[in-house]
Amino acid sequence: MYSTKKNIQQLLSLMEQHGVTDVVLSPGSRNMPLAQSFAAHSAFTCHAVTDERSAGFFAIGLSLNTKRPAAVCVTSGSALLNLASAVSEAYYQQVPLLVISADRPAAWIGQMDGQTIPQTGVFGTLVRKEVSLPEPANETNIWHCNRLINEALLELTHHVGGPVHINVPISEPFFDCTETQLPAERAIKRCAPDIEKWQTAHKPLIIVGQLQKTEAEQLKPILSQLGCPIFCEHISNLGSHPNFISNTDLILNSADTKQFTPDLAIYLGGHIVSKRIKNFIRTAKPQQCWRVDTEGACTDTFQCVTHIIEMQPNDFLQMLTPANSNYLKTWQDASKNVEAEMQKLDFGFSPFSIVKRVLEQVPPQSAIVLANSSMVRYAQLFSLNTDIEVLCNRGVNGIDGTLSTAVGYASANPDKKVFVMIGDLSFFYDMNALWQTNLPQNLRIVLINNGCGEIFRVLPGLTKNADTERFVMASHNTSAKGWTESLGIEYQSAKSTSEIEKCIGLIMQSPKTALAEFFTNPSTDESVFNNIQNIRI
Ligand SMILES: Cc1ncc(C[n+]2csc(CCOP(=O)(O)OP(=O)(O)O)c2C)c(N)n1
Repeated sequence: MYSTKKNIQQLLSLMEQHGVTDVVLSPGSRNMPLAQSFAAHSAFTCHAVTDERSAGFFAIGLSLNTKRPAAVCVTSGSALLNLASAVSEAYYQQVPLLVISADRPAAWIGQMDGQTIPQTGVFGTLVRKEVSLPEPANETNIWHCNRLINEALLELTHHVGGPVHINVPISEPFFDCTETQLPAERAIKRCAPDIEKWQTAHKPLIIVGQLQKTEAEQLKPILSQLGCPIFCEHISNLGSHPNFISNTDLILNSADTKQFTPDLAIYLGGHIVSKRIKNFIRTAKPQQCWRVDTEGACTDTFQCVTHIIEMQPNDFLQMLTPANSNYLKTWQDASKNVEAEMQKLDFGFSPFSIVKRVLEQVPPQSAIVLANSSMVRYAQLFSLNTDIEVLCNRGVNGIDGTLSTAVGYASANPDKKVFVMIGDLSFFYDMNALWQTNLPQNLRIVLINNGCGEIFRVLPGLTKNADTERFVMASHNTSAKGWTESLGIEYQSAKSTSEIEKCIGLIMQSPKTALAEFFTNPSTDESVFNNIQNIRI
């Protein structure tokens, strides 16, 4: 029988699946539920060695002989420190030694509760990976614990391989070993692509996150031939193609998603903006989810990754033969239907009409820098000329450096027009970006000044009152006029539909750096936003 501790059950289940089945056990009370569980499981071969210094080297000897990883499991405190010599040897000899330490819950560290030291980070740079598990009490913790164990076990043999430390906090009582079955944990494997699985998938889906234009151009011809839906956003820089579904967020909001569920989801590239896409895959839980990553990082954005494929996306895609299923058509039809519904809407004088007009008119060969918050999301609602490069600081989603990034980018190539689409808080936050003696003259700034952080207003759930207006939405009455004109930047503003074209004209035709400021009304913006959210297909 096994311990009732969830993290221990998950650890055993995954060690078995990852083939780490030799375990050296040193005695102790905190690691007792671990020892009892290992001993009770027929998949594990347990070895008893009392002195931890010897136990660590014993495990190294096992691994050197079996050519498989071996584990050593110790109690808390100095027991763990006594593994340091073996860990250092394993590191420099590249032996996959798994150190499992029992620990007190974090609340008890340093409280004179006995046999406790801060166990995280104890081996410093001498381990290839260290994780400290939660004691899971909800679904998110269970997923987190599963992922941490998988990540740690994968590192044992990743590249050259070496020692890995898994710290396991265990609350009292220790003695409840009444569980008869281990959970069927999701194992994440690092492997080559299973081409047969790809060929036999009925509903294969490829999700492409943020890509730089050069990489996207390399991938586009292959992706467009694969005969399956390709989810992409403007920041994927793939441009348009009938197989590329770029209004996924709207489709998922407007339709019954059951028919769209993939059986194989493949994710490559960087960040994805749409939370709905993430939630869709997280809930759909396809049979398999592959993450293709040049560095082989174990990224589990959709909480269901099953395979990490350490390859250049281009090399990976070259291996795939075109899929043949109706699944692509399901998405294409939905995409067209949503587009038709969007065309029926009146966007009035709002960021939506402005963003739409700007995207329609941006000339080929230019770049667009999308600010975070609403801009990158609103832009996604409208199509974009293929020859335009899209940039956005999605790495950390900060509102702090959009303008500075755009100025740097524009400076590097004065012949390329750079359009910045930015909200007011993001603009004023980074307005010093324009304070340059040699300000590039190829910048065209579209500032949507709705007088607040509109994203907080339109997202459901926020109670609107004076406090949230002030402290969450950060409402204000600032205009960019004085600052931009003082810098010699061309300036126009609009407060109504009739003034839009004058501003767009400045942005498109000015021979030098120019800024158009659109003063929209947050409550009008919100109602247009809600009309879009109410589309049903
Ligand atoms: C450096 C930094 N500080 C705070 C935030 C949190 N934040 C996210 S969106 C947002 C509001 C942005 O407002 P604005 O730029 O006016 O865009 P809008 O939503 O109005 O289009 C804030 C403060 C952040 N992302 N980055």
